[in-house]
Amino acid sequence: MNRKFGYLPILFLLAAGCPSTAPGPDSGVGPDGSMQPFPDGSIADEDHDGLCDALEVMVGTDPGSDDTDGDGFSDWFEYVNRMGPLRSDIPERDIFIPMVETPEASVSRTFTLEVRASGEDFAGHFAAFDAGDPLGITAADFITGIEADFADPPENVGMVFGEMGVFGGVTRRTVLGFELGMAYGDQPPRRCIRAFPFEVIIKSSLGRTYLREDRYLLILPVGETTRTGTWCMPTEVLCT
Ligand SMILES: [Ca+2]
Ligand SMILES: [Ca+2]
Repeated sequence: MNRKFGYLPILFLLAAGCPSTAPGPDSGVGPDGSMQPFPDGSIADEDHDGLCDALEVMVGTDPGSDDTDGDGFSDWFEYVNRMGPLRSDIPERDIFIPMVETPEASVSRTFTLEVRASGEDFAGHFAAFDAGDPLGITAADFITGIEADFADPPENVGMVFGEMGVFGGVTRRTVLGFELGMAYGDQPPRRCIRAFPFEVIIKSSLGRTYLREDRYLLILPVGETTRTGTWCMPTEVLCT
């Protein structure tokens, strides 16, 4: 999975059916359709969602609403993650793992897979991706590890290295369970919603990938949901 934000292809596709509103003199759109900074050097972002007004006009979202489709996920987040900022039925909610931003908060998820093996090892890994966070924080700052949790039947596994996330010497048809752990830790609360993309990967010692699943760690302020809370601003306002 490539999490390098693919703005240009998205912009091209959406712009082909838009814009419904013609760029005006104050829209930040130049005569050739390019995005232009405003005279004072700033970029207008009326709703403070991280997408500039001009880009919102181009893609069809509402420059006056940080959540055009009203699904609880900000226009910026849905746009950069290709989740349809004009469709409230996506993203699918089961890809999110919510966690409250308190020092004692922790969550876990189990990933299971069935393998047919003849003595190889199986190991769990994760990869964290750029989340546009102003402090450079990623899911890796919250993930505490992937442990080798259970095997069924257990006698098909030669050795379990739990905290290393490895089942060693697996034979025959076996169900393996890996547990992903996350904790908020001692980071200061920001009182705004953030989502950090990452991927869980299970590979064998023969190099074959058996499982690869995308998830987002969803950090929520105390007492808030995606419906009631405000999303954090990304590193910079996106306008191209
Ligand atoms: Ca905006
Ligand atoms: Ca939305």
